[in-house]
Amino acid sequence: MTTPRRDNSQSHFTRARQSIPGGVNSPARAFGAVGGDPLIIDRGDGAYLWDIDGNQLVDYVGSWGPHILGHRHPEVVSALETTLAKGTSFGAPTTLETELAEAVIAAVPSVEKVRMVNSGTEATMSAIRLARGHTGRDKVIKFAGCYHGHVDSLLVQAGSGALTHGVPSSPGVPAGCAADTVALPFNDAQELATTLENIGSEVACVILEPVVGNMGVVAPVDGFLESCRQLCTTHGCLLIFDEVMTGFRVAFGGAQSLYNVTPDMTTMGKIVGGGMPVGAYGGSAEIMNSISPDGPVYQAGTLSGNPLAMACGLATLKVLQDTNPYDRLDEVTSRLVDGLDQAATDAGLDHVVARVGSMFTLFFNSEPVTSYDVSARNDTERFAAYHRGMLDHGIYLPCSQFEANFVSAAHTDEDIDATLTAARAVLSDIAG
Ligand code: KE4
Repeated sequence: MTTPRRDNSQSHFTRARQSIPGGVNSPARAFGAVGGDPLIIDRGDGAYLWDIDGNQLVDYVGSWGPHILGHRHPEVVSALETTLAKGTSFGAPTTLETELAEAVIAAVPSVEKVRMVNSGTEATMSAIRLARGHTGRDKVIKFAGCYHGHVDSLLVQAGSGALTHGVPSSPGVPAGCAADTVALPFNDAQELATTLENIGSEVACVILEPVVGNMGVVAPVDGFLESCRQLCTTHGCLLIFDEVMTGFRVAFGGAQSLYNVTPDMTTMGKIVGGGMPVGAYGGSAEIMNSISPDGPVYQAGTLSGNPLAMACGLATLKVLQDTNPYDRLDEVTSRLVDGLDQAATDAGLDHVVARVGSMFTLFFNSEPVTSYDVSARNDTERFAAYHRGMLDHGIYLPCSQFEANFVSAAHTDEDIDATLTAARAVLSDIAG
């Protein structure tokens, strides 16, 4: 297999490094964990990306989740063009933000009111501030390996890029800030129960990814989400589902609808913006009315709810509702994951696969990944070889073992076949 031409990407990345830290605007895109340089992408369409050397790639990153419809869905592009003709942002209320809020509320029954922000990080940061302000308590419980954006108080044993680049608890977060954050093992309801027995009266909220994407995909074990719900109710702390990744991904109503567990607050991002910068946090009117200007808890944002981003999110949710791609996404992703599992087995490689809906991970690990401690034992060198090999075959995977892969409604059966053909060759090759 010859390595595709990447001269333009490499020379541009050298240039980027002169002006942007690490040459990237997010460390998750850095190829440090897999070797080589990130490809510089020229354009995307449907299930495909093209880099600036003209290489076409089957895309399983989808901008880290937003592109469940694939790139440049015609109805999304049309909504953007129509809205752009009237301007981009006014810093004043528009009808589009009300329409997107109403669409979110209709899709997520636990949400009676929702505030738009500009990223998932802003959503989780605002949600824990609201939980603290609403309860009058300071402590936050999170789970090791979950990633909720780069919020100071949540960059404690965090997943995603923090785990990939080996700094799960970042310098720069004051000890005083992290002191109010308790990180527990994911999927361990007993540990949560014991902790809440001891400090429950000080805990404002428990925040988790109901299906973790940021350790690689880790599903909740039976009863774990229900236990989180019950324990939060017992101890008077708010249960926050961080559905930035799972929202509109694993089901139109998110993981809370899939597992039938109702959080007190939900944070969203990615798909809710359809590829434009949008985050959102919502919950009962009683909780959300504590947010300024109705309540005392302050949160604001210049571009929050801007019409261009709202139009993109609204069009995305409308297409999802009209086309309901979830059954096909389930089938296609299941076929892909089963094929990857078989290919890794045939190659004699220690591995496990994990899938929830159209998000999945092929772990190079000898045991099912149920928590951070297990995920930390992934064979990241073997993953790096797999990533490089798949890239040489034109398959674009997340550049970390601690991430989720995403299938979109635009992926065809032929794309899945091509991916499995590549995987069989690459996995056989790295097995040596
Ligand atoms: P953003 O601030 O990156 O929009 O969202 C933060 C966030 C919050 N919650 C969850 C569950 C998330 O997955 C994320 C962001 N996800 C990562 C990828 N795993 C974004 C990629 C990146 O950091 O560049």
